Amino acid sequence: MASKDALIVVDVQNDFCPGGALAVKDGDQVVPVLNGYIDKFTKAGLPIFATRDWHPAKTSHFNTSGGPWPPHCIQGSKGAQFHPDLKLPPDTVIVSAGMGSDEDGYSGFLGINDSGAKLVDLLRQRNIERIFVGGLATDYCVKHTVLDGLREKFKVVLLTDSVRGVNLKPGDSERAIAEMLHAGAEIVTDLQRFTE
Ligand code: VGL
Ligand code: ZN
Repeated sequence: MASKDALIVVDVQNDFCPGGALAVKDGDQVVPVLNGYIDKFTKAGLPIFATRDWHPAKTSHFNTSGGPWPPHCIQGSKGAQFHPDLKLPPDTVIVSAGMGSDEDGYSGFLGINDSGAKLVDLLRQRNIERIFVGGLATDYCVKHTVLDGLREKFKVVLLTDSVRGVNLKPGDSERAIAEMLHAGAEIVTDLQRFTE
């Protein structure tokens, strides 16, 4: 890890964890792993971004309005809160996505902060060139965030020990990882080789 590196924690929210409205199997298991990475980035003085799925109560993203998903991560709800054990530092840059009434908002790059600034601009302002990505879910928001990061010309490292997938179809997560690799992401099992 070096200056120009940032960590992006994708959608580690209650609704994607066991007991939540759109629970990802073992979703909460990413929390201690990500806490370790958060600690490393914090100690190295590198910025941390956290995206959150942040939907209105009525949206075409939900099966109550013809969409694919049960209602989840509704703005301001308990389910939309970050997992209580996720140790985000106070200066974490929080970016919200999926706020429109007719969008899925799967990519963190579709997200904005409280002032309306887009993730790509927040990264560029800080001269970030490489992003390390982990979180939920491998086959949706993690995948789209990684692919958009590559499209925006960032180097992207996927932290496979800190992601879990929805797997609507068996193998979706593996296919998502293959797609990210093919698009140019570096796939690593842990951060060790970047911190040696
Ligand atoms: C997500 C499904 C629906 C995600 C968000 O964060 O990966 N997946 N909304
Ligand atoms: Zn969603």
